[in-house]
Amino acid sequence: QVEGVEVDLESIRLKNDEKNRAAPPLKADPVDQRDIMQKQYLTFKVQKHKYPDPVLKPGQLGNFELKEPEPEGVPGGPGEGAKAYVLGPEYKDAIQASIKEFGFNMVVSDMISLDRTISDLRHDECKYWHYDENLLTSSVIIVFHNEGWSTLMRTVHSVIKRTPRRYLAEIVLIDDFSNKAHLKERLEDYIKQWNGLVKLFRNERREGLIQARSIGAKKATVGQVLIYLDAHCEVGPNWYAPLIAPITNDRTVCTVPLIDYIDGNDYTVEPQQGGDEDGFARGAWDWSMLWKRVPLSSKEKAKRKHKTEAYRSPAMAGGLFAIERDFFFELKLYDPGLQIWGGENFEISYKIWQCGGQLLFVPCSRVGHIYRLQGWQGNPPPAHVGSSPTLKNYVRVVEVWWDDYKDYFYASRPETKALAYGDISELKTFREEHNCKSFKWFMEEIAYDVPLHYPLPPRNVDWGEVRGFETNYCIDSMGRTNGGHLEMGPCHRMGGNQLFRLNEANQLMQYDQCLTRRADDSKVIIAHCKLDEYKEWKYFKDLHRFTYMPTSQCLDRSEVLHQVFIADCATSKSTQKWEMNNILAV
Ligand code: UD2
Ligand code: MN
Repeated sequence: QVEGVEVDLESIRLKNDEKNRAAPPLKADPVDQRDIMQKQYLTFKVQKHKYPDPVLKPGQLGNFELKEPEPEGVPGGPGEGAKAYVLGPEYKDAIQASIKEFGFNMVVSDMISLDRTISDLRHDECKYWHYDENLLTSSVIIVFHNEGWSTLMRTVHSVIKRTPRRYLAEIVLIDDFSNKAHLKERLEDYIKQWNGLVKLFRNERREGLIQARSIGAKKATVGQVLIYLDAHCEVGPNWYAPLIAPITNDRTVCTVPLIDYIDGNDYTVEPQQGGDEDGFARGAWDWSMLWKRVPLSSKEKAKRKHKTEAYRSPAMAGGLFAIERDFFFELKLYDPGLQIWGGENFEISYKIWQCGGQLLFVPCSRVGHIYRLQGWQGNPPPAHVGSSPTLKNYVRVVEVWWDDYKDYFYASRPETKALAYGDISELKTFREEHNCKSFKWFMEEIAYDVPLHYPLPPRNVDWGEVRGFETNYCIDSMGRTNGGHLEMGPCHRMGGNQLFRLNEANQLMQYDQCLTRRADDSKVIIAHCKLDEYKEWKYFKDLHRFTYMPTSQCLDRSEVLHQVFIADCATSKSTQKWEMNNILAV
């Protein structure tokens, strides 16, 4: 157990208020102020604190480094120093059951001290940075839903143990409607040992991690900075100062620690894969919006004097970051329309960059995160949320922030075009009012390396129904995929199986399927295709013709049997005349 520390929360709060009030008043009259606000993105509230920059003094241990090794939880005990802890076969069933329930091996975790030491994975250089001691204070916010006890509490213990007390204003736990017994009275009793430093709030319904984090921001009123952690983390040696120093200097900077990989079976801690030779990566995405890490680019490397300096990242993974409280509120927290899980990491990243802030990854601040193991049964979304909340979240994010680039998302996930994603007008207004920059600017200035790793998928050049010219018959997949053949059907103007698109790469597509033919059969079929497959079609609008380029033949149809096939081109044949028409009934 960690020794309780007496703390006067009221005086910290008063001090914060004092600091906030000490901000230089704007000189202009109210009308001019509004003008300034509109011209300067979010800079209307920016006051660069005049704190000295961190300095690297090789050979001279940093002022925030421990002079002696930190105390062990249980000297020589299980998992100390992040050594692998493995149990015998008699525990197999219990372990399997815990993985199914929590995603981690809770049997082993429960045996490891909540105050264990972990290995110091930092680059040696990190130990020689000196930081100004007037760092901002922080509220650490942890949202959780049905998490295991010891992994949750080890997160809390590690924060208390490894954060200098004068900067740790509070730890705010947001229980997102858990129903496990150990998260009820037991939790309430346990946190009493910290005399109010650790607070617990409970959601009255399942909000999902995204809205739970926004709720956490409102509940956390003591610290100047909000630090978010997942409920299964362990912060590393001297994680605080490097993470907070950049925010202390510029309050529109949001920082992310280097996230290490804690093995959910044996609780070893390793650097994550996928970075450069130093293990450094930038946060990125593919065009279907899956989270990716790409090695730190040489352009970013060139910006730094020392290799352990913070560097810019286009996006964050989502769970672990620090942001100045007022700045987060100015950004309007997360989009209130994002539900449960996913996409919020991109929303906040784009909002920060496009609206005048910065997102930095901080190599000297390291925090371990336990990744869920295979076999976890997961947390199904609650009944009051409709289907596919994550996909809807993605659509909201691209609709608000991606401008024309959203076509690349829809080209990758055409099935999301039909999702009802709700009202986004308030977000669009926010974007306008804050003069947030375009996604094109963002791609060119900040995320320039993302397309090098994840090439832009071809955009659509035409889409709609493919109608036999001057007929009421349209090409119809009849829902067939993966090699099924096409037919003609009465045009229904409802899209669906009659909705096709032709892209810049000459693919004629429906969902993730391309039109093509087999070598031995002239029938047109529909087959799954990758970015570089079946680039075979040209549409000549004026000639009303679809040319099948591999054989220089034409798309054709039979009047009676409603077949669709490829035949030698003949201008006289009316069955080879088509129009692609996107005036649909919906
Ligand atoms: C990653 C992020 C996570 C979040 C997510 C996308 C990291 C290391 N993790 O997935 O923070 O951004 O991507 O949305 O970057 N929780 C709730 N209510 C829920 C579901 C989850 O409170 O309905 C809690 C959960 O207990 C945990 C946190 O939210 O503390 C994140 O969930 P996760 O750990 O399942 O997400 P993860 O790490 O797979
Ligand atoms: Mn997590």
